[in-house]
Amino acid sequence: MKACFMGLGYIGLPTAIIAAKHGVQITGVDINAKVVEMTNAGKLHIIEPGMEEMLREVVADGRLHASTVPETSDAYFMVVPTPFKGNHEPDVSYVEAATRAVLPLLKEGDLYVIESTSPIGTTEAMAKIIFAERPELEGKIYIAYCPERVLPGNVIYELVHNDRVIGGLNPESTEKAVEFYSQFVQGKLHKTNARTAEMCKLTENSSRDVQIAFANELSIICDKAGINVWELISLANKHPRVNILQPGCGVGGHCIAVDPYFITADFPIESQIIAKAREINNYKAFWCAERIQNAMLKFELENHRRPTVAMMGLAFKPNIDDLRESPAKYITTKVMQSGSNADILVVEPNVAEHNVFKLTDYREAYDRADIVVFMVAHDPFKTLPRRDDKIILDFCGICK
Ligand code: SAJ
Repeated sequence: MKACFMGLGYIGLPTAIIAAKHGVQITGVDINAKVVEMTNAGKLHIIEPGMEEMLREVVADGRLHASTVPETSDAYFMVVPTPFKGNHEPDVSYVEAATRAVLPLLKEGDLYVIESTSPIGTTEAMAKIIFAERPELEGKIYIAYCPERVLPGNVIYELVHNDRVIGGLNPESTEKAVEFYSQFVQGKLHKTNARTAEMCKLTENSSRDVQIAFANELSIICDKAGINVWELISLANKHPRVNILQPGCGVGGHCIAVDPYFITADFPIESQIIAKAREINNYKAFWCAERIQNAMLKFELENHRRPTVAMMGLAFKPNIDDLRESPAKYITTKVMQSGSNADILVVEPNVAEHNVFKLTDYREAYDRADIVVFMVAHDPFKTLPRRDDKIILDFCGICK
């Protein structure tokens, strides 16, 4: 069977590769010509362990080729970004553009699936667009929603082994989508309707955001109460039915920090906890920046010289090189802009260089700094020796 993947990003490309490996003839479509060129050359434009040799294999076998335009297929997958606009309104314009691009190619019996994280009702809205242009297809094609839940860095394993939720606009569409995914998914395929599947994805990530907000609120309370929050959470989690997550310097990435707005935008009255959790997690980054600025001022008053400060970690979570929507990046920028006349050493061991920040090796920064700020719990930081002659601000539990 032939499948057309619209969007060759962190999810679209790995999914297309895995499907190709399992015998599906794939056309991978991206508006970025460079991505198309690299993909056809067997070069991965994203970082994902073990994925590049799989890409080379399916390109060499002719089972996957990339293009900037869609080609006639039997199944079409929308795996494009769904960011939010300035006022936290979801932006489904990429999904709509991808849908309009494949619309002329759709024929009776085809399958159309949205994988992109989307506000409730998006699948129905895209169906309306399809049938407005192609009324003869009404009731003749299969339309479903199937979100992904893979963890970047572990995509190959999770794409095959995670359970998936598949929601069709009608039962036969659900069945048709289940038939496609069962070619390469070993996890269970759970059937539902499109709106429930759309909300399931938003629920998964919003629940995590709320859990993290609870941990971050605890960390702010404990700081004032003179309690070690890492010890507190570890003790509370000894309870057989308590599982409190870890405080951080805020919540980053373009999933957990974004998806809850897809609910609050549509249900602003009803989604109280979800909205407040977003506020708390955003506030945590601001709170961290304030603590750093206070420590710098205190140092200068006590030592009559400006401090050297090591900002340890820029990525949005431990042991990755992804800086998108990173609270650590926000905090570093805020501290640098605070007009402080301190020496700020910026550290990110997973990135060789950065177009804005001059990066310093983490060992050198640790040695030179008067104030060391741990923002992201990268493994290399755990090897640094304890130094009681330094002021340590630990926002990610490295020193717990
Ligand atoms: N974080 C904390 N404390 C924690 C856990 C995470 O502060 O205890 C922070 C991280 O530092 C990071 C942010 O939250 O800044 C998000 O981290 P994450 O571990 O949730 O990772 P993501 O965003 O890469 O992946 C999430 C996953 N969703 C869930 O765990 C419910 C993943 O399964 C999804 O596929 C992904 O979002 C997505 O693409 O939606």
